[in-house]
Amino acid sequence: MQITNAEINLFNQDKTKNHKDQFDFLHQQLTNKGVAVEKIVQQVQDFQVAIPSWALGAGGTRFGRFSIGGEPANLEEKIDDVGLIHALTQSAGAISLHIPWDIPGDAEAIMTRAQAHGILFDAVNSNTFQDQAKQEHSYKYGSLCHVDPAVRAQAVQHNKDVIDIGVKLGSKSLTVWLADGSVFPGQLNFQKALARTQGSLQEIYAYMPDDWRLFIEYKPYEPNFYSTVIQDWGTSHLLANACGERAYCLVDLGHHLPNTNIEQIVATLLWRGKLGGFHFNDSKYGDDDVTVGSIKPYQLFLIFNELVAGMANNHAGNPPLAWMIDASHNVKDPIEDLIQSLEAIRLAYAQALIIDQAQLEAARDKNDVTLAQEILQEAYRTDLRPLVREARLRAGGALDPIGYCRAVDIRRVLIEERGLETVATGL
Ligand SMILES: [Mn+2]
Repeated sequence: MQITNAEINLFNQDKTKNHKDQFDFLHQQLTNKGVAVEKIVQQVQDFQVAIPSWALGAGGTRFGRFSIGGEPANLEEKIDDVGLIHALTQSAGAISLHIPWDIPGDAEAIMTRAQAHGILFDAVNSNTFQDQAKQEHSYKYGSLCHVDPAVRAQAVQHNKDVIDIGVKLGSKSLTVWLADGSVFPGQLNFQKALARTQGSLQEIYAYMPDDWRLFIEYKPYEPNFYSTVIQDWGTSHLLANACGERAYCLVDLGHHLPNTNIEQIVATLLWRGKLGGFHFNDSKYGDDDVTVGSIKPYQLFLIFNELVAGMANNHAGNPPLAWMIDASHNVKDPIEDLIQSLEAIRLAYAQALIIDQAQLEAARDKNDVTLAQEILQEAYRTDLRPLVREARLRAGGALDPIGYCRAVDIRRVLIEERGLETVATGL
């Protein structure tokens, strides 16, 4: 299924006047406050987020998985689904592949297909958290941290293979997330496990092409419940430092213990120029992987405030970040769910962009705590949805992407094309 510009324009027609009225009103309001509206519309328009190749099918929990029908059965169809989302939202101009779930058979054909949708290949992701068919050694007791050098060598080689695949597709970064750790006290020697992991990562780092970056993701628990080898940003940071200049930390919003101040972690890493990538999702309790902005939208806004301020005053030379949605869809259609996440991300970004950073800084310098809070909440409570819609409209997207999905019944069309029984490769 493909959506053409003409179809989107036709769909937008009867909604345009209402939107224009709302946007013009907001434009005036913001301009009166001294906000550079046009610049912000452009910044929002330019903000693109990668969709992971494993997100287009129904997710699941360890208790069950409920198929939705019409799921993409191969990489080509996954790219097509990202293409649909991008056509409607104009904000998902990249895909992030998970290897070995999505090894391209013909890299050139896959690239041509992605290009037709205006999609680039973002970071590639390795997988040493589960065993694959015909694999010689098991990762049951770890991969890059394993006590047996032969298992570590196999895991390092897998990461090298992932880099080779990424090179063929034009990717420029590798994300490593390790499930390595221990389920019970006493199982693992913490120091030795960390040292072995560092050695393995250094080997992977040395293999990367000169223009590649390594992202080291951390997570405090799960699937290992007593310890994970890379449990927090500090551990990720020291490993990145041990690897070299082109190794960075990756923050996944769900990979923190409850109530962790994630915005402060973001600020700290930007201060050191070591923030490489971002995985968006939301959570109530643990790594729930639910829709971005569905539980803690104010936290997301505060994180974007640090990102905007940190990148505007980038004294440490932090490179542009790799943005990706890392969520799972158990009860909603993944296409609609991803559209909601993309909208929440752009909205939080736009809200952060209208903060008067100079005024905020002046309030801090005077210890005017009340004013500092007022400045943040004034931005957060301004309804910027018309601005986000305008950015989408100018790029050729749909004014109401979810409305479009429902009007043409995209899922029904996909089920007709692919059948009810298809299952997306992945978890
Ligand atoms: Mn992640």
